[in-house]
Amino acid sequence: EAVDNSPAIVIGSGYGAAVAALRLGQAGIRTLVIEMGRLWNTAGSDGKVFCPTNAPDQRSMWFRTRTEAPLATFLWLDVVNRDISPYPGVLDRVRFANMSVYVGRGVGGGSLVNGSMAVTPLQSYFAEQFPTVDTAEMYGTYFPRARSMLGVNTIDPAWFESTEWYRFTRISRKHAENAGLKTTFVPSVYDFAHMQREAAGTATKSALGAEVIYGNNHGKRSLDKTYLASALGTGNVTIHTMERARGIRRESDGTYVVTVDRIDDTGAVVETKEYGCTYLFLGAGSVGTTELLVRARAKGTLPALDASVGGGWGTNGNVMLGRANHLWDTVGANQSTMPVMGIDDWANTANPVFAEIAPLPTGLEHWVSLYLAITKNPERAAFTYDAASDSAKLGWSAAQSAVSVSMAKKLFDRINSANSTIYRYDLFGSASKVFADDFTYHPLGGCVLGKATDGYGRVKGYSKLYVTDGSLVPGSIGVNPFVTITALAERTMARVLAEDTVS
Ligand code: FAE
Repeated sequence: EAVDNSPAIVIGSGYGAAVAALRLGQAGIRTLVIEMGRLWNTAGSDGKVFCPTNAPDQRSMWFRTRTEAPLATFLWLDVVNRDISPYPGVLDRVRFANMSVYVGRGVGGGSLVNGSMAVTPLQSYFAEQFPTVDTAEMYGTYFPRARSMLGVNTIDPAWFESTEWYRFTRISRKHAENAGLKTTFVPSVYDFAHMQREAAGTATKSALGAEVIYGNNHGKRSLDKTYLASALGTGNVTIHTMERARGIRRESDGTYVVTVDRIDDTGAVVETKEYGCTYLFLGAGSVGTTELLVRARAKGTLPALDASVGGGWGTNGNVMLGRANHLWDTVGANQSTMPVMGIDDWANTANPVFAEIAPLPTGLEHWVSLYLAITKNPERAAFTYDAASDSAKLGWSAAQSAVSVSMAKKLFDRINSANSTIYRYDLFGSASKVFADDFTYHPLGGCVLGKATDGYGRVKGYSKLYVTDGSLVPGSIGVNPFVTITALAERTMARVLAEDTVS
């Protein structure tokens, strides 16, 4: 059969993949990027690329007949989700037995749907999680490089204190301080100058127009506008969309062949192709990359993969919850979708939690304070290959989620008791569910750095095969992960391009 050859292939187009594509392209190496989702650059009949959050259509979710938003109900009513027609929409919810993983689909991966929080982890916790990595070099070179390439900026504190759009954050800060807790601003890749123009009425509202999980039409520096635009600008990088990598095998001459299903807008496979390459970079995200590897190991197409491939997976301790405020503590009908502050109790060694103050933009006063807590949950699980479904199964249990909940509860019990407030019981579907512990925004691990790979993301057992995405992070990083994933990918690419004679 015809195998189409490139020197390098990158699977996926999220953070790790985008860094790989740019650095390969700049080194003069012809590179093919394979992405299963769409390129989000064409307006629909409403003139917008992405659909509105309050009236989601087919563009919202990856082949669904109904949206599956994280916050399922309001006052126990099923008012959030909508029927849609199946389409390669931008947000996917990948369901495993006891855990759902939200991921972005399209050129830019998670950067298309995420909350833009660009947080550098605490150096001491990074060192704990990555004992073999030179932290001085990470914090001196690769974190600054990642932040600058991603276009990280910070909110003007004076505007933050005065604008109605962050009233919800100021109320949560006050309640944290009443409990003796520390809060901290978090940087963002959302352009705050654009946001201020939105507030002034001189730019089209996006963050201030409730847009986030189904994509931002304006203001966000997603990867298609940063790394991937530069990668294409080198003239050496080509992106194929709507192509899902399924198989990876190694030929006897040491080159790799990637089997890809090309799909159409109905999800039907319209063509199966094979692409050959010398250097293969996996950037399909924690779930995508790990599934490709456990499948290849089980099917014998990459039989020498290490036994640790599939393991070391965690949720970054994610738990979502809401608190009910007193009537005099209004959170405001107008809320920006881009979080800018976290409650930082990570230094509390008995119960480390970093809780971002999340928006709930409904356009009405609802007195709800919403949070996404990142807890230091030590539980880990493994992906295994299931032949019957030809997919990866995840061995995460409900008891492992309960560990995150008990940590989040300790922190928010303190906040509730200091403010005489209670939890909201109506937000997560079932009758009295307070803590949403059945989904994560931060899937991490599956091909952990230094275990399934060497210290730089080179996959053990093979040469010229690399992992550059969130699979490398051992289940927890204590803050929102994309800056860490980007910085680690920069470190891998610098090393690989210097040492592995890629040409
Ligand atoms: P990722 O960005 O997931 O990219 C993987 C790409 O590979 C995707 O485009 C997939 O469609 C594609 N792909 C997967 N499998 C295949 C295959 N077989 N063939 C071809 N293509 C494939 O990977 N993080 C933060 O730091 N700050 C935040 O504020 C934040 N908010 C979030 C909010 C939401 C709603 C979500 C879902 C996530 C959020 N995250 C946030 C997490 C962040 O987006 C995530 O850690 C990164 O996107 C992971 O980067 P990777 O490079 O690992």
